[in-house]
Amino acid sequence: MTLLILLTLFGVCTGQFKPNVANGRTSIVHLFEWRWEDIAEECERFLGPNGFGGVQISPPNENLVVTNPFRPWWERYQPISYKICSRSGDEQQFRDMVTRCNNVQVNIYADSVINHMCSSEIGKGSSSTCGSSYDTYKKSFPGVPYSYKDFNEYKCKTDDGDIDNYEDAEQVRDCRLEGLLDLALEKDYVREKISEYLNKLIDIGVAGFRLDASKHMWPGDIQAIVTRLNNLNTQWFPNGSRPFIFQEVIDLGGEALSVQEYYDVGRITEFKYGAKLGMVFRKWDNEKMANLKNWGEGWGLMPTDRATVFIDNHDNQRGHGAGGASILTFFDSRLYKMAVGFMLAHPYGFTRIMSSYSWPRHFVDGKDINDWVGPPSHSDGSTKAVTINEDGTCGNGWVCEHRWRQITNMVIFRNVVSGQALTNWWDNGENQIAFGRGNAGFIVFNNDCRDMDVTLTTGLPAGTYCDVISGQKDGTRCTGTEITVSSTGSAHFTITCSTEDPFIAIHMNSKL
Ligand code: AAO
Repeated sequence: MTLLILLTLFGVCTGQFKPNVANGRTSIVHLFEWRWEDIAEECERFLGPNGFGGVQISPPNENLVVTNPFRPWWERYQPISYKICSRSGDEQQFRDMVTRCNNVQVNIYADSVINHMCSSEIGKGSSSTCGSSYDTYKKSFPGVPYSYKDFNEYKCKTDDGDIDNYEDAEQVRDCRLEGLLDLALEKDYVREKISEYLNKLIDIGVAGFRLDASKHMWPGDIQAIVTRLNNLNTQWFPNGSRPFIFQEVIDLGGEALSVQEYYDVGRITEFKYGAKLGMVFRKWDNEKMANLKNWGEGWGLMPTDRATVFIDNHDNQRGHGAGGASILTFFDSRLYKMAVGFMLAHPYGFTRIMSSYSWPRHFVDGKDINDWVGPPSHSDGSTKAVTINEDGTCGNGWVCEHRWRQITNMVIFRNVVSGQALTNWWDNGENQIAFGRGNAGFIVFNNDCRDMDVTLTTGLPAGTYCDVISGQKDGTRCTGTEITVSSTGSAHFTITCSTEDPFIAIHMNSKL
């Protein structure tokens, strides 16, 4: 009995760090701005069969409709109510998506904007995705409902009510982020409204939440909300499963508050991960891949069991948020595929893949003036469907990085090597590196401008393997490069400097 109580308590404490992915699955993909209908289709036709563990969706709740500029993506970070009603779809479509994705073992994680409502400067109206009204002079949101009593302003000590200085932890939590009306999360009523909303999503079947702007909420307030959350829906998840929580906290060092404060609440987005890897792959500041030998905590990153990691996210791929110029995106596809490949091969952290839409990037004085451009849409502002071309890529302006062969196959690689230690590290002192994952997989990179011709210990059983970067196993044949592992476990690798994708990956399931 005591053991049972202890186990239950342990479950409650660890639950929110566990992504709840189905057995053997290890990564999620952010289908940024996708419609619920398209996500449902993608779960069934692609993500389920290819071993993806889940999808991070754009905020599902009602938001402000911004027309100047016309329908920017960021309007979804200005809530008007908690009705499930956005450019991605209505509640019926949302329920259908969650059911269909869960049925093929692909979880749904909702981006949750609970720190604030819309900008304080909007005024009075009902230009929102479901027509709910708002009055920012009175701080009134009848769709929830929230009134002026539910906002933080009285606590904020800056003159303009906004966060002016990130070196002041109180400002960061009690003042307005970018002028957005800051909710008073210490109030029971506000906590109740937010948990009511999140519990509705849980009951529909979502598996967890990205908590937007967590840095701007006191950890104790987030904890108080998380404690009120229901267990996951037992139609799909084991009894007693807790929602997975990952908090968006940008900590690149040098500010008043740090990610450590959030370790007890859930996982956290590790922004140093993509910023530093970007430096390494671009070889800026004399960085080189050989230095990645102690990648992870050895580089000052948070503990692996707290980290959610990614190469780029919806903000820093367009210069919002943080990370700076080093961030790699689909615009730098060659380096990007390598960096995502490295992330998926390396055991550190819980991995998230970015899936974007394209936009006409246009730099003026170092800033992309089109950083606001919303998803591919029709003239009435409705989001365009994700169409699938004959070769499996996406149409209508959707980039679908997660469908790039090199990336999909590395998602599978990570599933195959899951739980195996990093072994057989090799490097040339510069930008050629290789490592294995126990006896289950091996990966080799050549990011030097010179050809590579090496024989390395792989740790894999003898046999012929298919490289899953240049191709993949197709029945009994390999559409890419074949690699022979000898009886001693060694194999010969050549990667020229000019090859399209200068890396090779083999694993147990790519054995011919
Ligand atoms: C829009 C307009 C604004 C307008 C506002 C209200 O663009 O001009 O004032 O509406 O009318 C998104 C967009 C915003 C948009 C907002 C609402 O990105 O442009 O505002 O929707 O529609 C901070 C937060 C972080 C946040 C990030 C964007 O800490 O939480 O800003 N990300 C999330 C979402 C994001 C969303 C929101 C939050 C709001 O992912 O999509 O905004 O819901 C420092 C701090 C960071 C801080 C950045 C940027 O970073 O550390 O915490 O992020 O500044 O303010 C170096 C440093 C690094 C530093 C960086 C930039 O890299 O090492 O620490 O420089 O200075």
